[in-house]
Amino acid sequence: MLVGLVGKPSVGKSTFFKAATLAEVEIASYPFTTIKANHGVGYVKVECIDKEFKTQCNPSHGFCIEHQRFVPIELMDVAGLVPGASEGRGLGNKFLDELRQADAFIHIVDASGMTDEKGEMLPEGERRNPEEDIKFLEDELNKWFYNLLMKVWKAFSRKTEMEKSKFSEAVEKQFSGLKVKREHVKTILRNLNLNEKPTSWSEKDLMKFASHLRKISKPMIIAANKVDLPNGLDNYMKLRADFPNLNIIPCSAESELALREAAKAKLIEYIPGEKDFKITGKLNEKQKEALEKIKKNIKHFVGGTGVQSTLNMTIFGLLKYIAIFPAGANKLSDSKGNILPDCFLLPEGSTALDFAYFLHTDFGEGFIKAINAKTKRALGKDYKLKHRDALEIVTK
Ligand SMILES: Nc1nc2c(ncn2[C@@H]2O[C@H](COP(=O)(O)OP(=O)(O)OP(=O)(O)O)[C@@H](O)[C@H]2O)c(=O)[nH]1
Ligand SMILES: [Mg+2]
Repeated sequence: MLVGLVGKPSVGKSTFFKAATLAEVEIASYPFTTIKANHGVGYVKVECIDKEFKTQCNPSHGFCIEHQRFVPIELMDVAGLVPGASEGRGLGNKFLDELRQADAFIHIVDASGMTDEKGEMLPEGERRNPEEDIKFLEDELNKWFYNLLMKVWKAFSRKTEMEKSKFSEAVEKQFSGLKVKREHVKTILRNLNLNEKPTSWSEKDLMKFASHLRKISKPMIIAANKVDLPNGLDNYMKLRADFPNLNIIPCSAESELALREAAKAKLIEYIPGEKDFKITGKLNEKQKEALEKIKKNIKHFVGGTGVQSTLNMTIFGLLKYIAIFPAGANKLSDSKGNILPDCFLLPEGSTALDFAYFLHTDFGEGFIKAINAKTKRALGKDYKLKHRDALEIVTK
């Protein structure tokens, strides 16, 4: 699972990335601070099932604090996008390529409106409407898909027509590097009512097709960042009202980074995503003041600083994944004695058999039944998994 952080320069992509991964990356108030993409591990938060079993788990990936399990996902932070990037402006196309493999995007927007389209600080009194950020970025991403499509279109459309091959399968193959699925193509063709002969598509049809392909293969959530700054929250509310169909989450990446670093230095006890934290270390006046300010601020936000809720919303809300724990019906630990060491993310709609194959081909091929470790009931191969299920797979 790979989530890409995108947006114009200086919106706080690297700050969000650092807060989520605690990786050492450069953060600065000038545009194009990030040039080479950063890869790191972030986490989604799941209520751990160990509490139901009255035990404490030992995760082999991620971690668990007070029965809140943090399951790893891969994050990628790229250079800022400016209008015209798809035609090579700014740092151009190069890093768009790096985003090909992303399963979803988090679009980070500067909700304070204090920076222009290139990420430069606006003069005192001038403000940018963050709506502009949303519009230009969607536009650039659409053009990116369009350009990729156009590179191959003539030969591709003629060939698929001549060979009478299934169009959706051919598109899936051509754009597999972009994670385009044939179901995506089928849905788009159904919805757009396009002519059956792709060679006859107009320029407008192609642009429409490319935009829909982008939208469906790279679902996107919006983190309205810098809500801690003046106008931030008001602008977030306006965005919500003006784009009712988009997922928009208020966020203060800088606050989250401060909290995670303070927790790492054992100055506070903080569970990512919570609205509160406890001071446990010796703080100087400046630290105390900064933390008090964050505490006051995040009381007004939904879901703490918004970084954790954005990650959770991306995986569970947007991509519709569920968390599944492999667990013995009689024994929760692995051969090394680790209790509930694993928790995996699977697409919604996965069955017990899908889970068996996910664990190992041998489990899938030898599948006899699954056992629900919570209820001890046997489940067949078609059982549809539910979020936070704990299953044992019984094989031949
Ligand atoms: N007040 C406030 N400032 C923030 C927040 N997030 C980031 N910043 C500041 O915004 C500036 C840019 O942050 P970066 O994380 O470097 O932004 P970026 O989007 O990675 O920028 P590029 O790599 O240049 O594209 C820095 O000065 C950060 O401290 C936030 O939530 N609140
Ligand atoms: Mg950056």
